Amino acid sequence: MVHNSVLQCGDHPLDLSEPVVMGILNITPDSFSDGGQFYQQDRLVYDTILRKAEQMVADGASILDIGGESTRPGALPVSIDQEMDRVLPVIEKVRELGVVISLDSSEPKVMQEAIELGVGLINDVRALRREGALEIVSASGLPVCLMHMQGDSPLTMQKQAQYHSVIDEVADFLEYQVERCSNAGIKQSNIILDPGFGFGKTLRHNLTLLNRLDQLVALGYPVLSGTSRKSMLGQITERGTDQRLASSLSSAIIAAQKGARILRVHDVAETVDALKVLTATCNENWES
Ligand code: YH5
Repeated sequence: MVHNSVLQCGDHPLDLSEPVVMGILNITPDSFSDGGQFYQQDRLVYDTILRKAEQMVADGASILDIGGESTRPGALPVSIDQEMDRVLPVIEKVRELGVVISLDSSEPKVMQEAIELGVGLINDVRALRREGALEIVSASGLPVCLMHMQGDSPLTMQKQAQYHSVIDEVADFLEYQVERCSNAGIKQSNIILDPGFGFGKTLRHNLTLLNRLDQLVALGYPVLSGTSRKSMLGQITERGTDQRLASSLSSAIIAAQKGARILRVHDVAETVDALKVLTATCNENWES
């Protein structure tokens, strides 16, 4: 079963015949990547966010991933109202930019509101395991990204990073979640899979998943890979989060070479350029 290369994300078709870039738009005060620059005196600075979103689109992002829950290891949960206050106004504004808007959330109420505002994709690090999420996504007809996380909370996931075979367990988990989705009426052509780099995994687990990503690709669904600036890269290079561009690009290209079709990244322009080199190389037989 090979996936169709075009996903219909609400109003927007998303062509996955070549790898595309998903830009990360974090709307959390502790957002590691921006040092909290989106916040000033506890108040969201929407202009800054909107400018960042516009820049990502200009730099070639096909998708913007908007999230208001911090899912860093050990992060504390946010309330539903807080999450809504963070993401909904941003979704309303960036909708006009003409790219696919992805909602990074596990919360059914947030999903429902975001769907009404016109998001094109649901990205759930908990793979629709929260009560009601499956039904809402099914009714929306939108594509969904199912991610693997051991356990169900960033607060506890690193405490139980144990696997017999990490690749087999991740694949089994994702296939089980696909089955749940199918039973709830979600079309298989609307499913994206993600091994969940850094979510309840040691460095060795993450590297095995990256090295064997083709095994997940072989399941027949588009694969999303998110390694950008993650601590696995810091562990390899011994560099802090603001010094992980080169390692982030390397890991994105490795993932794309193994068949990942969506690269979730902070550094859009650089990743788009790196992918251009890969796709130009792979297309040598198509045209001169
Ligand atoms: C993902 O992999 N990740 S949020 C810690 C970091 C850097 C980045 C300290 N949402 C994923 O990006 N959704 C997140 O360094 C995601 N796949 C999908 N589908 C965590 C994150 C990060 C955490």
